Amino acid sequence: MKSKIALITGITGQDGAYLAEFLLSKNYIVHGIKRRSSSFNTERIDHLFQERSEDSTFILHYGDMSDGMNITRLIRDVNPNEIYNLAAMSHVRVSFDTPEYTANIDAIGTLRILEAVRLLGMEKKVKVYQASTSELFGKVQETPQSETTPFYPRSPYGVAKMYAYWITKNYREAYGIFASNGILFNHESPMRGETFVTRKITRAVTRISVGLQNQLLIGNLNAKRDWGHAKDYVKSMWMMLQHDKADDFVIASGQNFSVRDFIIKSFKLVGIDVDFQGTGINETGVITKIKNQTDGLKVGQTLVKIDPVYFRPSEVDTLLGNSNKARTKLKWIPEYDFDSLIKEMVQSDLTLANKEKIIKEL
Ligand code: NAP
Ligand code: F7E
Repeated sequence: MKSKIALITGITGQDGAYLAEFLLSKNYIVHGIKRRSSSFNTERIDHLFQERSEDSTFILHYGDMSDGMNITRLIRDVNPNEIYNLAAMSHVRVSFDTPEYTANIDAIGTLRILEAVRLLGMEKKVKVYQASTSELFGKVQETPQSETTPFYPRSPYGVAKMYAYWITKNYREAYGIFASNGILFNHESPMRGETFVTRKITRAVTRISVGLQNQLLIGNLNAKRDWGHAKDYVKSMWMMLQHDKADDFVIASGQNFSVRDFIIKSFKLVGIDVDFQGTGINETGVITKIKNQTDGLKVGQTLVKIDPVYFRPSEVDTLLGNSNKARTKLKWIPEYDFDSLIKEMVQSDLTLANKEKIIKEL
């Protein structure tokens, strides 16, 4: 059987890497768009490139979501069956610093893809997945959030993604393009970017446990998120494009936890019990018990402090998803839960921390 061809924007990101691996395992020919960078930005996919470059099933192209001609030419040349639009300025806090850029890439970038499909006359040939987000729900209007919950974005990122969501739906209705929105709640992994809160925590906790770092400086401890594993979530993207009709689906674990919970659980996994004391910006995380005595750590020591620099001008306080539609119609079932997600992230970062320590001591 002839292999299907997929084109992934954002191939160098967390989801791009997991999705590429998943589609290659399904015998797709995978083309990815990466942007030029002054240093290497392909760390997450280098292993795929090494394994697959000889049989030409994994091919990378230079491109940028701000460049409509480049996007149009690539879609024409690659002639994909499926496009996964994962490229984005994806950091909510940073979107307050770069709102215009965020709108250009996350909102208009999505339009560039859909317009290219239309202008090339590929409306009936190609299916499009749009990486929509639980950030659309922002200041939540009901709990849990489902496909019918009204949107109330709280950041330039959320607002840009709201345009992308609607333009995807509009091109579906206006031109009959098979274009689906995956409204994905937070999903993490050992490949998560290091400035997102989960990875920031697992890196800090593991580095503290081996004596490479003294403290974790953190923002809003009360924020609650519905966290899942990226590996489970990229599978749902593919399932959406195999469904009999284009539609919008919420993907979530159905459980939420606070940033504080995430920190306590992560420290526990390296044998350190941490308790939170005080309130507001004076709240601190203090050691109450240590399983295996680690160099330099002692009961009563402060390991976590608040730094208001990480607060956002407007915050999304709590998110909790209802993914019943995807579970029923797509038969999507996640394999990871909150505990197994954190365990995998902590184990992976502990390995990295130990390597870092050995190099430092050489
Ligand atoms: P990520 O790790 O930040 O990856 C983003 C990708 O977009 C990277 O490959 C990045 O390239 C690329 N990119 C950024 N600006 C670009 C531009 N101007 N032109 C071309 N490529 C550009 O994000 P992720 O966590 O994998 O998320 C994937 C998508 O899902 C994003 O659209 C995100 O907004 C959305 N989403 C994520 C979550 C989540 O919890 N992870 C939840 C819902 C939705 P570089 O590697 O060069 O930076
Ligand atoms: O923050 C709080 C922060 O940056 C989560 C993106 O993938 O998921 C992600 O967006 C929460 C927020 O993710 C720190 O204020 C506290 O309430 O890990 P995050 P996010 O903003 O939820 C959605 C679904 C996306 O679509 C996005 O692309 O944690 N928080 N202290 C902190 N956050 C960060 N980053 N750093 C802190 O020190």
